[in-house]
Amino acid sequence: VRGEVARYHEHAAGAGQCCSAVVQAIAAPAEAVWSVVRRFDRPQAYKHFIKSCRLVDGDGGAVGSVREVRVVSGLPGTCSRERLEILDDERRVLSFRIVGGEHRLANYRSVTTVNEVASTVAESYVVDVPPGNTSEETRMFVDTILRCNLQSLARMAEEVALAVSPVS
Ligand code: A8S
Repeated sequence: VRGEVARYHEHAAGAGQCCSAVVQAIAAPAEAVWSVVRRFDRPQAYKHFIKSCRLVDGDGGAVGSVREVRVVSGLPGTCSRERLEILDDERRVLSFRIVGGEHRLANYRSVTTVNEVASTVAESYVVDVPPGNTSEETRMFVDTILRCNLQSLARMAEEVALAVSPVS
């Protein structure tokens, strides 16, 4: 992740906030990966903690769209309202912000970039450290969720790429 793309992953963490990033290698073309990532209305396609998603504002294709996701049980949250902040098909950048819901991640904002050159997807975020937690605990919690999501994204995109590759 370099140059122009790297700037998307620079987060200003204020007092009481923490930030981090996760990078995942994917053996599939960037377009295949991006076609999954860009669907703001269908995060459950690769985020397995998400049980359901519905749009509560916009069509999911424009900045300002808001989705409400429900997550599987056993997590410290039940649902989240998320606003689309960036959807750039040319640079393959998606960003969303958490604007509500029932969970402990206040002021969460993440940026995901699909990188053609290095065949990677990178996701970074900034979030408030919840009361009673340390920033290490918070980073470990969120990094784990993102790692699961990006690994499942990689598996999905790699299967798609295999299915469409020409047979000799
Ligand atoms: C994402 C990233 C995150 C989602 C978190 C960090 C969440 O959906 C889950 C558990 C929680 O406790 C918080 O890209 C919240 O989805 C899986 C409900 C927000």
